Amino acid sequence: MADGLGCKVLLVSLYSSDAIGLRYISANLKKNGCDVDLVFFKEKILESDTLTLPTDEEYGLFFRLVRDLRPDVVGISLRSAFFRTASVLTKKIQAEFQMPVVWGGTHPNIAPEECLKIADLICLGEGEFVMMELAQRISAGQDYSALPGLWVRKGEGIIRNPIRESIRDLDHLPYPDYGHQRKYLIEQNRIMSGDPILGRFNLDFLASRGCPYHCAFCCNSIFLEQSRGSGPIVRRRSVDNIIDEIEALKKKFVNLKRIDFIDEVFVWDRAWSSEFASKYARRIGLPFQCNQHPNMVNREILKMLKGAGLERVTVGIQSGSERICRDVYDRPISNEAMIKTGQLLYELRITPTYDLIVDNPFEDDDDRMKTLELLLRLPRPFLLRMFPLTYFPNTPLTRRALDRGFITEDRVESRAERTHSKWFVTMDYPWSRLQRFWISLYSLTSKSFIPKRFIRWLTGRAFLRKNPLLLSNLATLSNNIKLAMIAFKWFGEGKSFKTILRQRKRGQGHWQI
Ligand code: B12
Ligand code: SF4
Repeated sequence: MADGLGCKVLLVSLYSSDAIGLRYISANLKKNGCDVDLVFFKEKILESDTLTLPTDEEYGLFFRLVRDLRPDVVGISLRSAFFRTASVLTKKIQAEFQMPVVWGGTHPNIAPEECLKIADLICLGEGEFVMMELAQRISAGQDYSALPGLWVRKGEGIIRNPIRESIRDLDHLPYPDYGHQRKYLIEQNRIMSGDPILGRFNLDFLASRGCPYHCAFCCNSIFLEQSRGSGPIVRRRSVDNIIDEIEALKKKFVNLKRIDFIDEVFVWDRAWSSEFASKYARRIGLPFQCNQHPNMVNREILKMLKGAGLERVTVGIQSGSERICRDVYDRPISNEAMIKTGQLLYELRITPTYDLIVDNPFEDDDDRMKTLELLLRLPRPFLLRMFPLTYFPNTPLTRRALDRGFITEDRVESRAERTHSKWFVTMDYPWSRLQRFWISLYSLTSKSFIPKRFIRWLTGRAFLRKNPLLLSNLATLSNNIKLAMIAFKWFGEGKSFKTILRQRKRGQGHWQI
């Protein structure tokens, strides 16, 4: 442990109290003797398809807290949709308190120039050591403008320091900072002390960092480019390191019932999976879920993981049109691979959640029909989540959509803030007739009690194309039937009323049902 740095740091997470990245940074700062306060400014409500903008009262509570805490530096973590909120916070901190504000996270990494119009500094890449060295220099009164990993606004210009090597050995990092001490949540015009997520029954957990793919709509396509030459992209923690952390967290999360591995692609290595499966089953024993890429799916590995408690796997379909996957999404996955994945999960009795992207102007009706056909070929039961295509700054897909004139700059997230108004698909949104028609049909495919032949028959009805409201009413009704069936089953299994209500809310939004 280093000598105390004597630096006071305030870390701010926007719309996420999970904030694993920021919790890692906090833990590393604390380990090195910094005083850290962590504020969760606004919460994402996963059950809700909209996010409310902060109220004046909430901004007021935040600034009162800054006044009380008087940090030496403020670090804000943000995704693109929260650019406006981060800007309001930052401008006021700069004007009233004259302390430097550093931004990190997704948006500064994909739109650094835009961010440096507001922030004093931005962190590119991983923040643990950048933030630690920044705190070190601030507390020693030293210049930090040449610190690797930082871009610094200086007068009219920008100092662009090189990005640091990615952290090779994740086992050497202290575990993310969970605990009630020095944590605050500002939401619904109130400030609450303590860690807002400790009462949860599920825990988001990272076993690795980085994604080997570069899908054109995803920010990883930019990260991959950015970190080329700065070390391995995908890094995985050792099994013991993971199991030790979960064991410790079981004591903090008193209601813990499930682990959600949120790694982009969970595992593909047989030896690691075998060790993980046996140790997880023996020492943790909780059901878990993870994400998997269809090109990485392996029967033997899934079987081992199922034996250890794997309940649910999320697989990105995005589109059933191989043309769209290959040429537009830069994500070449064959439908045969997708069906094989579905069959395997079905055989192993692991519930799949399939993700779809809708409202994509590159798709025509032929592509949409292919998506529907693929969904109809997948074995049921499965859950379906639909997301409208969101245009993140500077991704290859956004650039192409701008070039082709499909969108204008104001549709790009950070200006559009679509995440605020619509981050998953619900029927109450004013979809075009065409979109409503297809979204309703997709939604019907995940209802095992609706015969596939009937859905195919509906697809050919010109009347429904013109009047898709009828179809979306049918989709809503079938959603409610499925929800009622799930509720009955869960009552039988003794699940709490709260859990059932939560699922009901998600399902009403036609999300994950
Ligand atoms: C896991 C995940 C989720 C989980 C979050 C759970 C959780 N526990 O955090 C869930 C499923 C809930 C989720 C939801 C959503 N997500 Co998400 N998610 C991710 C994912 C796969 C990993 C994030 C992560 O934890 N990474 C690991 C940590 C260690 O890294 P990190 O967060 O980047 O933090 C490091 C650095 O960035 C830096 N850093 C971060 N903050 C700061 C702050 C300071 C001051 C400093 C110095 C450094 C610093 O240091 C950290 C530690 O090294 C990313 C993809 C990705 N590669 O980032 C997408 C991603 C962040 N999600 C994204 C989106 C859009 C969403 C959704 C809107 C869903 C949607 N419709 O697409 C919702 C958002 C809801 C909301 N209100 O926030 C986008 C963001 C795009 C953008 N430009 O904003 C990403 C990039 C994926 C993509 N589509 O490209 N997500
Ligand atoms: S596989 Fe998933 S996380 Fe990786 S680049 Fe593609 S969409 Fe992004």
